[in-house]
Amino acid sequence: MSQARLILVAALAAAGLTVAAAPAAQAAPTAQAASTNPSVTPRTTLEQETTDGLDGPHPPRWPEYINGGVWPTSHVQGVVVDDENGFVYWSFTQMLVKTDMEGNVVGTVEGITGHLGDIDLNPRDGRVYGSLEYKAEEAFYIAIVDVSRVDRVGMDAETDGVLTTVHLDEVVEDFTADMNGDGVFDGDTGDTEDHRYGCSGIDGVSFGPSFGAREDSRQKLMVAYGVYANTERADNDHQVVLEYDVRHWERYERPLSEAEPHRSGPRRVDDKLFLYTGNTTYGVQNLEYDPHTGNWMLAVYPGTKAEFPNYSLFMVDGGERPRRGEIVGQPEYERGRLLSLLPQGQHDEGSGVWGWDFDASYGLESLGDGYYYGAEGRSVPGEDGSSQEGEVHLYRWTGQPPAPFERVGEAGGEV
Ligand SMILES: [Ca+2]
Ligand SMILES: [Ca+2]
Ligand SMILES: [Ca+2]
Repeated sequence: MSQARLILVAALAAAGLTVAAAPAAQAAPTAQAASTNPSVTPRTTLEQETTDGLDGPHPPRWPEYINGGVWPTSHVQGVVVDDENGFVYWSFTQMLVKTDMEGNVVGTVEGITGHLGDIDLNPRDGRVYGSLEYKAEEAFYIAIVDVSRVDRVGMDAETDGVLTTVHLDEVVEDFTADMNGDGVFDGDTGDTEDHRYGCSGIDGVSFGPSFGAREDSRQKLMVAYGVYANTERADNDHQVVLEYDVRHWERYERPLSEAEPHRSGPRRVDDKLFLYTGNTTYGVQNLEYDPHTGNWMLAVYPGTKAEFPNYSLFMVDGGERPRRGEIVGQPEYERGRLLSLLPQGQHDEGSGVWGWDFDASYGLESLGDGYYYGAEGRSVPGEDGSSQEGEVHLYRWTGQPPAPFERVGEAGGEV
């Protein structure tokens, strides 16, 4: 029996119907008849039959593939789905793109000369929050886009009033740290001892509960550092995550001005967390809280140090409290709030690091019910130079190493 038919039979059984061992082709009209029969509780979607979201496969209610278009930008950096309103938001480094669930373009916010990275939707205010870097200006922001007002192609990030920014001092402190004490900050290069923890800026962002807090507790904004690849130093083997409560950020929000970067933002972080993974290439590209498993997922470009396994995906158990301990490898003994890797997937004895092989560096979105979008992108040649195409494919949680997801649909060859 096919998996699709198994699910259908299970759903019908839960609705009080029985199905004979008939071919799947005959079962579909039965399901249709059930929804119009007044004696049967109407069911709009099959996944409502199971409430805990964990036992058994649910048929997906998301498209198996969405194309985010081809844009004259750098590659796709992050994707978030507004399930309630049926929109997808795509970060294309210099542009935010809004499409519907079929990939039809609704609008764009353009003209960003910095680096717009990973994005997420704040469930509390319905706006999209993304990391935005101006390394030469030593300015690091969370860009906040009032996406409900993005309704046409070509809106301007500075002048159309849909994008505000909040500056993160903490990132500047670590990015600009003159670690070798020679009085010179070496700037945007990984080939240096400067930058505390190897900080190259910020990229991965996600809303979710504080680490160790209940899943239904207040949603915080987690912001992950970029970390330069450098095999010559030992103080860059952690991922760094900043935690912010954004409930009162209105007071800090300012329009984006690239000519005169503002510094309006919280002076302190609510928490700062360290995760020992080994050095990676530009740190956490995509950070995602996954309510289905309760895990935090950190997608990276793999590291280059031979003493580490250099996995592409790491997970943290969201239910586990951070503990205070040494942030190993620092030039001077330092303690901090440490996260630990979920002990699942693959394990490297030498370094003690756990992780997975799954490339979600361009985008990873947890949809719920154990379904995910993984983003891909590619260069597309054109008359005015190359552009970048972005797309997402639907995946299902398996939890089986080496990759925890399997692709849904014909492209994945399994339905
Ligand atoms: Ca220096
Ligand atoms: Ca994210
Ligand atoms: Ca990125």
